[in-house]
Amino acid sequence: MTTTHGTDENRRLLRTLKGEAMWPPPIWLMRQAGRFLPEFRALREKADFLTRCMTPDLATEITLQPIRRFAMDGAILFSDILILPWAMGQSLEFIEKRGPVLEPIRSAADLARLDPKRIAERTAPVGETLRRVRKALGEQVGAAAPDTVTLIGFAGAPFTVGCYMVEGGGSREFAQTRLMAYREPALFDRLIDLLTETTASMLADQIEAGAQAVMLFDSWAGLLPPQEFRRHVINPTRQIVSYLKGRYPHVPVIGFPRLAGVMSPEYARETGVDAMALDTGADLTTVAKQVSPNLVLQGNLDPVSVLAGGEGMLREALSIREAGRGRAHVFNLGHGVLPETPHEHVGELLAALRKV
Ligand code: 1CP
Repeated sequence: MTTTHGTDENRRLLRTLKGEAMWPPPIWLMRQAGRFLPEFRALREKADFLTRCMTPDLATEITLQPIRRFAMDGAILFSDILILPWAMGQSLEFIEKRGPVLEPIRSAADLARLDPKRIAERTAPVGETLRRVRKALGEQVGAAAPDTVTLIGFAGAPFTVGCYMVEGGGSREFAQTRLMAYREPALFDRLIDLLTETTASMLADQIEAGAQAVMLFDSWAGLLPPQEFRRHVINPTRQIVSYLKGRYPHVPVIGFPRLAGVMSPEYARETGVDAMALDTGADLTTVAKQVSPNLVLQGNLDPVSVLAGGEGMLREALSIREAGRGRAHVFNLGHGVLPETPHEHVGELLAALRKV
């Protein structure tokens, strides 16, 4: 397929996401642009998190940092899943060592104060970042040759973003959110519907601005029992995927229903995602037997093994690579790179995985 910036021939990640088995598999890492990189920490001194996300100069630079250092096969937009509620007017702050803090949504009145009409304007800098990154990737970036790196856009899936919006920040259990889903199902459904619509249109904007694949992070999907999982994870995801496929049939969608366990085959079958990212606890060989051979699998090295480095990391990594042999597999972690990870370990990991 020809695009405005060259062909897809040399984009190994994009070819894999479209269903081709490649050896060795393409690689990128969740949270590859982050605190484990000294060049990220240097920029971090200069601006707070939201400013970094919303300033195209900074966000472009941060998105490109892991490409320059490691020639990853994918560049993931530097942004956050909570940009969407922020863009609708929910107050958001990222507090050092504590994480995101939002003014919680607990009632119909709270929900009514959100204004989806503001999203396009407030997320305009994200579009600008994507255009700049896409342009940069048309040229040499570190060891990455022109037009070899796939640009990935993303959003949080409605349930996970809803968790932060209702709870007002991070949590292990998201008890307030799950209580709302049972006690006030109509209200919770309205929140999920609002997020489904706005997420679909925000991802469409990202594609228009140059994203070549998109990923939906459902980090807290595993908190839900089966009926609730179908209602708040599978249904909204299916709606988002079908909206995007109607407009951009060739743009792969990656779903990450973290900790979905026995529900993952149903997620794979019912949502229409092209690729499913596996969390650390999933067994690639087992999942591969439970899903369509056409579903692309992504994952799922333990981030702690990369923190450890050495033999333990390499043994685990090569066994995952082997488990994906013969099918379309994107090598990645089971969750984000841990901030304390020595970048040398990531270098060793990539060198080993790229040897045939
Ligand atoms: O300055 C800093 O170190 C802030 C840390 C940070 C970073 C680097 C946050 C705050 N967000 C990000 C970037 C980010 N977040 C990306 C960029 C691209 C990349 O992967 O390199 C992405 C894809 C996300 C997605 C994200 N944000 C998720 C889903 C994936 C996951 O990790 O499960 C979630 C749950 C968030 C919320 C969030 N944002 C930041 C933090 C610390 C958190 C987690 C809060 C918590 O639950 O405790």
